[in-house]
Amino acid sequence: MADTYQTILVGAADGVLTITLNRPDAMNAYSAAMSSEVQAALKNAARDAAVRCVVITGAGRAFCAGQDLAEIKGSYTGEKPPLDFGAHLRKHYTPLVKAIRTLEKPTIASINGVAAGAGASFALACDLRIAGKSASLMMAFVNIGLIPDSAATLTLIQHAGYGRAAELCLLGEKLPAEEAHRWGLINRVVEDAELPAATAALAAKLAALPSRALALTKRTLASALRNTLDEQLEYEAFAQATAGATKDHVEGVRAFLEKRKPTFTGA
Ligand code: T3D
Repeated sequence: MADTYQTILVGAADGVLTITLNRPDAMNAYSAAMSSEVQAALKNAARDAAVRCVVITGAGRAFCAGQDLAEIKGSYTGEKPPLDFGAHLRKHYTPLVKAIRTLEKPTIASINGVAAGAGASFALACDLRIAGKSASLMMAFVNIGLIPDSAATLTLIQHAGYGRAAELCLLGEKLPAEEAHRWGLINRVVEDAELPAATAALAAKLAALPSRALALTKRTLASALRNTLDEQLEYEAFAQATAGATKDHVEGVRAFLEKRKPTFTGA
């Protein structure tokens, strides 16, 4: 599959898989083909033990401009029936967001430019966001009479709180990266020219950490969103028992006691 992608570039090195949305002339707008290809790339990443961190970024000056509006033009000119939005979301968007959120490996959105509509939602679904100074987030949905989707109504509130989520979603204005950082929506902002290197350093760090502990941490953070205190304490006890039984845990403690750097293998 890796050789047959038309809308994305996929590269892997040193445990880091990078998916580059690659339709720069259309601001990497999200087409049906891109949806299938990103889903396939994430499925491969999930299966491949050599992949320990996934980066999603965009080619050119945008991260992703959301739904490719040109692709669905026919539904607005009368050439095609009106779009079945529910079915369209369930087929092309929901699986992608679920794949990002449930991937048992850390995901980084490296936001190289504007992330609009579902493009912003995808970035918000990743575990971490690093952005160039000129990047921005834009809940563009309202500008075309739609509601925010691809879980942005949830992730925005989780990352920034209701008031800020409402401001972004109701006004549909661009939020510059540095402001988004202050709001808690972006973890790190760097100079544009430094974004590739800063992303690579962050991804390399994650790829070198104990991957089972990272996977269990993701699951445990996710469970906290739905659990009561008692349930979450119990979940943590269960997850810690699993982490504590890994070779990487033993290596981490031994390395500490022996005053050396640990070498984690994912076992
Ligand atoms: O079931 C469903 O489908 C519902 C799901 C919805 C999910 C969504 O994502 S809805 C939201 C869709 N996205 C938008 O509404 C954003 C539309 N784009 C913009 O607002 C602006 O283009 C940007 C803020 C992203 C960037 O502005 P700017 O001034 O930097 O660039 P530009 O000149 O507007 O765009 C550059 C090119 O990209 C241009 O093409 P051209 O004229 O050079 O040939 C423009 O048409 C194209 N482009 C930008 N966004 C899209 C797009 N082409 C197709 N679809 C786009 N979303």
